[in-house]
Amino acid sequence: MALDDLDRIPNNVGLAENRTLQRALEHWQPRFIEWWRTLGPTDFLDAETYLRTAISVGRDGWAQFGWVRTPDYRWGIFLAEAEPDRRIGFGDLMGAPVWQQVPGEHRTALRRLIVTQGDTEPASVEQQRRLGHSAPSLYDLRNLFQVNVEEGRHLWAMVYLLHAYFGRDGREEGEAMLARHAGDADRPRILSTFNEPIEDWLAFFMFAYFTDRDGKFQLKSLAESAFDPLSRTCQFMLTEEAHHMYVGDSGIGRVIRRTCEVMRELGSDDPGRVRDAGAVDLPTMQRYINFWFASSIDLFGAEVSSNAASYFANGVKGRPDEKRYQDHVCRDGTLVIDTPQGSEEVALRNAMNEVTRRAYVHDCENGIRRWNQIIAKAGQEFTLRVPSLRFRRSIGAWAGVCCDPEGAPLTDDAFQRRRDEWLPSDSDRGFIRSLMQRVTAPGKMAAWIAPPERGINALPVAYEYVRL
Ligand code: BYC
Repeated sequence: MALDDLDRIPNNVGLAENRTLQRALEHWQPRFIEWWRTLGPTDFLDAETYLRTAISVGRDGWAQFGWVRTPDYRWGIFLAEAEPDRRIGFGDLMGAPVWQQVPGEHRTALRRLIVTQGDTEPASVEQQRRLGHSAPSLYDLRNLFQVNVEEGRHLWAMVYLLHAYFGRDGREEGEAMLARHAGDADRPRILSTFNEPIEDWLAFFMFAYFTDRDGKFQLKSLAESAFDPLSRTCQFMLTEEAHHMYVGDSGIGRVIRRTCEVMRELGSDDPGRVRDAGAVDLPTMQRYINFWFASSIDLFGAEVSSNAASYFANGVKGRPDEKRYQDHVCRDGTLVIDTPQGSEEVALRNAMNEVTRRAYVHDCENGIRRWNQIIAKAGQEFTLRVPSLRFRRSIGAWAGVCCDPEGAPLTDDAFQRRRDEWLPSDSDRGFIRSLMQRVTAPGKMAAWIAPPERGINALPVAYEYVRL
């Protein structure tokens, strides 16, 4: 498909031939830029950054790298190539042709999913908007801005779908995306995690590892959708999402590597001494993992969900990597779920959120394994782990039930007494913030984090990735 790269809005959706849609998006564009200038990385709008910009959807060369001030980034609309004769891959309509328009009976469900997905994207930019002031290196600062502009593009992707397929309602939803704000008491973002503050880089790396990974699984589920424009949009978003998770995974790995070096130099794993030496002690890492993992698993919704069942039955939202399953209809299957009242066997379609959550947890554990290898190789004895799915839940069967990280229920009082062993305390966060001093010399790293193994796009780590 031709790329209209000379348009004001780069796209492969034939915007030039659809004047109404083009006008609607050109009307929304200045509002988006205004939002970026007000609630994006506002203190760095003049910094020139070495950024990747999506320019096509081919396997090779889908992006180009160059120097950009973030407000001038070219946010485009790209859908993965259409699959000829694509058929619905699951649910009651399995085998029927996919939809190029929104069927009236699924309009509300599709709009709700697209709005929920879209809402997370600007939310994350808002959450991260002050981190530039404490970046541990120019390399990391560049990665932060890369993630930010791509989340902005993902918002564009969802707003395109709303404008192109949902008429006036869709345009109103597009405006509302810029009116809700992360952490705003009156108009918060839709999903819980996207209202949590991200005030330090350890939280940013955790978010990029655990929360962006929810993005991966939700996008994979939406990529299965019978609504083909949504499917193709999400497929392309996944290409960019991979880098965001890499930022989280490698970021946490580098913090751990530095901590292990400091412990070796000290000949001690005493958390107080590690902190005095300017590194992040491993028990604090574990508390951050507990917090961000628990918050992110809430994003999959309740274990038993009639919404999820009807999305699946109707072909609106599938399971991640649907092809890997044998039974795509799931009319008879069941899943045993864990509840405070004991194990419960529920109809598989009603348990689709749990199916996706379990696939996600499995994926999260790969990173934990890699980080534990860094610790073991350094000769240290400490094992990071993800907490039980019962720990600190706000959504689903375990919402509001106090449990320790192993999943043992306890009273509210007992939980409060031990809370600071399991979750970052004010004093942990204060300590982490005290480490967050900005480093701006090319190639130099803050003392709490090891350098990355390689730079961006085959450039050296010491490259000046951001001209401040
Ligand atoms: N916080 O039947 P239930 C990403 C609501 S991340 C607050 O269990 P359902 C990214 C739910 O909305 C991926 N509310 O839920 C990452 C519903 O509300 P209403 C984002 C929650 O519908 C990093 C009610 O509880 N994409 O891309 O089966 C950076 C009953 O829910 C929460 C998506 O989420 C929560 N944690 O499934 C940037 C995909 N959980 O309508 C970007 C689209 C549930 O009754 N969303 N609720 O008032 C969905 O597929 C579904 O809406 C959910 C929930 C998976 C979120």
